[in-house]
Amino acid sequence: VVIRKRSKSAECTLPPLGMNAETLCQDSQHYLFRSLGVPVAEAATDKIARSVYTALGMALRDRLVERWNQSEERRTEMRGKRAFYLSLEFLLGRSLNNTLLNLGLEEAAETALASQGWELAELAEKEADAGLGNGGLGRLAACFLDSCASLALPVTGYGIRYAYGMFRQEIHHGEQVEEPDHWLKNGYPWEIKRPERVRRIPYGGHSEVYIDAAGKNRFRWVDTHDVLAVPYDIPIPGYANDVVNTLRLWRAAATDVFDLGEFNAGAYPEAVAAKNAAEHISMVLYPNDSSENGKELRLRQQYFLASASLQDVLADWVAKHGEKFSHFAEQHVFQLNDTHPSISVAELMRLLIDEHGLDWNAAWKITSSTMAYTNHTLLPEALERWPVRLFRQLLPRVLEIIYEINARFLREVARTHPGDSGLLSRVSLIEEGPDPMVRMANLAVVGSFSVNGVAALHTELLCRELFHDFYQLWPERFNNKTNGVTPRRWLQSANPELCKLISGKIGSDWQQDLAGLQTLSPFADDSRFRKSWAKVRAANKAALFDIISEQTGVAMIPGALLDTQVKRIHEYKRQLLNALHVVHLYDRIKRGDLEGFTPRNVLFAGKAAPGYFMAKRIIRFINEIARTINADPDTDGLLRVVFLPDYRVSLMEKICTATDLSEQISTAGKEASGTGNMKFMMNGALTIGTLDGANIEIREAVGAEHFFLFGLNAEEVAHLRAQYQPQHFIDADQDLERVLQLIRSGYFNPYDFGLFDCLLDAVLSPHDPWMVLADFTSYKQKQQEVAGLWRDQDEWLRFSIRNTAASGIFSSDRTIREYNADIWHLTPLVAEGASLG
Ligand code: B1N
Repeated sequence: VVIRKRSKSAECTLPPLGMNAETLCQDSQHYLFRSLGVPVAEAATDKIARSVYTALGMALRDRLVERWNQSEERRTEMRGKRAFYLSLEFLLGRSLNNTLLNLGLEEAAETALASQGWELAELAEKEADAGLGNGGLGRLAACFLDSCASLALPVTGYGIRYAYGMFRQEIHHGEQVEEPDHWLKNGYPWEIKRPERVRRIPYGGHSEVYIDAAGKNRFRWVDTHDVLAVPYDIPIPGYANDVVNTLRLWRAAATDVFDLGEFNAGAYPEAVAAKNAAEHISMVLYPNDSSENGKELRLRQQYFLASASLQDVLADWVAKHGEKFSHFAEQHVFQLNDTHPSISVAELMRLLIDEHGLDWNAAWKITSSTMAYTNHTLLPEALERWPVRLFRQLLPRVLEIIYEINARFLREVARTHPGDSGLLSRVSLIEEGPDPMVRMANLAVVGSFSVNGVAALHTELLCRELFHDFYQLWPERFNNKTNGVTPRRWLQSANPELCKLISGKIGSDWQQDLAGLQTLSPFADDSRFRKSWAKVRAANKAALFDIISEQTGVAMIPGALLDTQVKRIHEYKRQLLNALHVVHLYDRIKRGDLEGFTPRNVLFAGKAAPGYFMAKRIIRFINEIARTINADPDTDGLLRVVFLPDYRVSLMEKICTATDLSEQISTAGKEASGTGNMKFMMNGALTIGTLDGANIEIREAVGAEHFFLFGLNAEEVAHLRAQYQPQHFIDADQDLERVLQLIRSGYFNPYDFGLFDCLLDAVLSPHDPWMVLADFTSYKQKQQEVAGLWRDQDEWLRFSIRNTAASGIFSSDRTIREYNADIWHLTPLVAEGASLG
């Protein structure tokens, strides 16, 4: 019996939405009064400001949806290849200003709001940051989405819709306190739920063999406890091109079977309560940056993302092509953001073989020609390994497939490298031992056609060290993609006044291709231009100082150098080196050594992983030295130190436009790339830094004379390690000795003796992996040079302008063009700089 569906009219007779102040005003009022139910009598009171923001967001979303559907139609028509960016983190921050900028509606929104008595800047502050990431890796994913849409590339992001993002940081008595970040509590106008695209994710149970209808031996995964994955789509608009891409975030939900089938009728309330277990999967982002904690829930999250996303892509394919996969590989590429989603390699094999009936070789051909892996760190503590026993219990069928991938791979290596058992055990996907482990990085490398690092030095070290064996096996797989940041958020939206100034001099072509900033360089010698440059930066600084004073009560020194280190707190990033230098400056003040002393504001911000004791003690140390120094009248007008709580995307948007000196002082060889360094440079900060990560490329771009380089390079660090004697460096520098003595004396912790001994012991140890004291003297001297240049404001401003002018290559548009040219090979929906509309 053929059941005929009732045919429905697919005609949309709605008129296109107006893109002007008037219609924006009408629509946002519609949402404010009709959808959100705000009483007209309350419309002008401050307490509904958040609703006004939400209503404007809803009106803008309508305009995005229109373009979104057109973009999707266009992508379908073109039948081209698509890329999928798989990431456990997307650190989007706020969306309002970014949407307005990319849609060209900034002025319209300002006018629309003004007519209702509101200011855009004030409302924008009502939006909670979408903090679904830890730091650089998550923010990079967000910058990449912006660039992909702006370059009209068909790229979809897949991630998890955590109910709680990165924790909110409060400082109580100098210590970090973590508060849950319930970012969705006031609603989120930028997403659309797609319940019709729900997927089912299996866990537990066991794997069994059966004979299919054709008499073939097949595997199936049975007795599973399934969880539903419900997608929420966030539109990602391109800049001035009418393209809208998708970020699809999965939320976990219970299946009724999971919750009710297992309990007898008498335990109904308990069964309903058990729904929680399923929903826990997308409850919270793990707040560890660059370290792994090995929790079962984290592995559940990783599999949840991988399986839901791959099922989603395969379902679309089958809907269009049926169960024929011969052209699947040429139409798809999956970019794995670190090893976190690398279980996708095994999951795609499982889906193709078990669910779609492919044989092993066909499935492997598809998998290994569609997966591409980006590595983001060399730190051993960040390399993911999962206990085999956990895998067996949670994902038995996936483990079987990993074993099979490994067996075939090792057989091949043994054939080409006979007798090299050392090699076999190093490259194996399984680390043998009393508690065998699955090595996720090895799975990612073996299963991918491309492996990239995120800065030139980092990629070089990957090939030479971490992945040396694999590099020998498959040198053609390895490539570098130096990170970048989106100039829409980090320059145009964050620093509109500077942009006006730039465009006034060189026109606005740079907004389409940031390399065009280069033509700004000659204006470094134009004294009137320098004056305007200084004025914009001074206004940004004053605005930031207001925020600092409001949040912390500390009055920064107006007009003095702003020296900033903001990033996750980690020993390798060496906030402690910076803090030791601050103590040295204070010591100079106290002993009256003020010749050549240049007034300075030192700003710190950043979160510590909740379980990272040393990082938390570093925060306490910074807060205690800040308290002591700021309270000492001898420092007035000379030195201010502040730790600004709750560092996040929306704070960086203000900090990066106001900073004079960007601190990028990690131990050489440890910071894979860094991206904060690029945001600062773009906005005209000068960098003090080591030869690490992308600092090296920043220095090349702006010229060595415009970069404050100090410290050991990666090779020297490696060489010194065997014979490192911190005492040698103390003996050679009396300033350093005094600093350490002052801290040891308890000067900064009079009520809590010995509080900072663990920090001193760490830097005094010959085993200090970060070699803080080895670089102190050279850092101190370079800081003197910084101070000298600051006293020559004309010259400083020249350097500042040249930094911005040279920052074009750190646009994530450049990075994404490289991903596309070397890895993805996608055809843009529209020509660059053109629009779809
Ligand atoms: O990725 C950034 C780089 O610019 C930074 O140098 C790098 O430190 C950062 C485990 C990480 N590497 N690894 C992580 C994050 C979360 C997690 O659970 C590791 N983050 C980086 C972008 O390439």
